[in-house]
Amino acid sequence: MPGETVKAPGSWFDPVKIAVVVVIVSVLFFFFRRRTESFVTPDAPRDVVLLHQLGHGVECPSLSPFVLKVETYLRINKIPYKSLYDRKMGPKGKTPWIEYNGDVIPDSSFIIMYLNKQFKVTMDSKLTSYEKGVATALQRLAEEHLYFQLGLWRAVFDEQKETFKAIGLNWFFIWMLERKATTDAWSQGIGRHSQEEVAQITETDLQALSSVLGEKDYFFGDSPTEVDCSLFGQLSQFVWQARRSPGQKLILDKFPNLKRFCERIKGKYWPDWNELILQPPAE
Ligand SMILES: N[C@@H](CCC(=O)N[C@@H](CS)C(=O)NCC(=O)O)C(=O)O
Repeated sequence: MPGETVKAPGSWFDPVKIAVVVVIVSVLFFFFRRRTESFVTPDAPRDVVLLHQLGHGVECPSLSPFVLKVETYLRINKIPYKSLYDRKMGPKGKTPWIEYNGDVIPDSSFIIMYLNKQFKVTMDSKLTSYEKGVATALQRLAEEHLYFQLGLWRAVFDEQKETFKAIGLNWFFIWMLERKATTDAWSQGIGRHSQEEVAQITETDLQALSSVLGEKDYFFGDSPTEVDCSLFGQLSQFVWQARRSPGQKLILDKFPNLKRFCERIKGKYWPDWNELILQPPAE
């Protein structure tokens, strides 16, 4: 047609295309902003650590060893905190995570590193470099090895799924937890062993921890260090919240110093333990 502007096919100067791009960019911008901002609690109190966690257990205040680690650290160091049982995963898709004066920090170890700086905590300052090395090795043993066994004992090998039924989870959630523990343990490697082999591995790990602890109150002497928080988090789950697992039986029968260690921390830093569990444990 005479006088009509001829546009090259696929030209970006098409107002419809521009509008579509603007809409897509705005939606993406809004979505990502929301995702980042959604980790910051509006009107959060200042100078108080907000500890986001899942719900309580029946025998321990949390089913998560990593949450117990952080909460024990906060209590030992008398850091003001408030627990939010919002069951919300943090920016790394895991729990626990904290907020502090607008900062959002996921991962128990990074949380402790961050709080050490903010509150000038020096729990490990008296450790020699050799002891610091041992502490790191013990922490990795517990968090990167024993933890996956805990998952198998509670969510896979226990046919009754007692820990999860006790907190009222329905069959679908329990099935999801079983799938998750199975795939996590498979990827980690430990899930490729038979149940009997995992029992042997659990015994070897607990034996190692028991030997290092010996008759000391804490892993490095009379006062708690960071690794005690980590080990309490993991071991207390075996002591109280992995009913009838070989790990629980071994600690009670063969490694009572590990049980005494957990009792010591619970008694000293968790006076409100029974108020934070869903129901008092049946002795
Ligand atoms: N390295 C993390 C581990 C935390 C972790 O594995 N938390 C578990 C709950 S006990 C979790 O959030 N799992 C969810 C998932 O793996 O998707 C830490 O130290 O905080």
